[in-house]
Amino acid sequence: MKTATGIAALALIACAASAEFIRRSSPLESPAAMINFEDRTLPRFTEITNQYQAQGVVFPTPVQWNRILNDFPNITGNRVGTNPPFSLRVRFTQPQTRAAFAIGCNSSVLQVRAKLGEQALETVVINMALFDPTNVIGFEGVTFDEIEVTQLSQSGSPGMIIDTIHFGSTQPSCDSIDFNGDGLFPDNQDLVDFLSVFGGGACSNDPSCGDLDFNNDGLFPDNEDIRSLLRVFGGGACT
Ligand SMILES: [Ca+2]
Ligand SMILES: [Ca+2]
Ligand SMILES: [Ca+2]
Ligand SMILES: [Ca+2]
Repeated sequence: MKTATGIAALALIACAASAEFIRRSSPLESPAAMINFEDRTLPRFTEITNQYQAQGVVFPTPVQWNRILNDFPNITGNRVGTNPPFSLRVRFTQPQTRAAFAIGCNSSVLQVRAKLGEQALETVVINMALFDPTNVIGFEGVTFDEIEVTQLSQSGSPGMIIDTIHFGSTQPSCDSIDFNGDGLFPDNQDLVDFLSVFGGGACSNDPSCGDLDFNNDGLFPDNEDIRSLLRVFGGGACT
């Protein structure tokens, strides 16, 4: 009875995990990949679609290569932009749980979306000022394959530029949420089994069950592994 109540509470916590909008003044710590467009020199306004596919990013709506004298916060040297259309889409070739980029525009109202397979998972509407220092925007804690920014309104010339696209993490990744290795997931039985083994008990599908170091940081038994498991179970990020 005690266990059942505990699991119900944990399942509620797991379901509460949700996408988090990122807005900050500097790039994310320890990204696995970074595109700053300094690896090549192209004529101004060259259309960019899949030239960065090998690095993990494509632009389903073409953007234009640019280099302007003005540097914005987190936007230096080469960058890409749109003018028009007023929608800018950064598509990742692999689903991500963490990605951001720097954006520059005249004072605008921007709609920012995390999407997966063309479906919007999360939508926020923000104000962005010219030379706004908090211009690094993105999402984490949800699995998505595109960030789409739409300029809903602006003062002055329309258009947006972006630079410093960064995503992923060099931090260790988590184990499968199919902890008991029975092929079923997400499944509350995996939580039951994990907590059982964590408490020194048995696992329902031994010897196919996983290890207690769920977040693979080398520490176990550790409450942080339970928190990571619940986050990932709820669709969130490993760390
Ligand atoms: Ca750059
Ligand atoms: Ca399972
Ligand atoms: Ca492990
Ligand atoms: Ca651990």
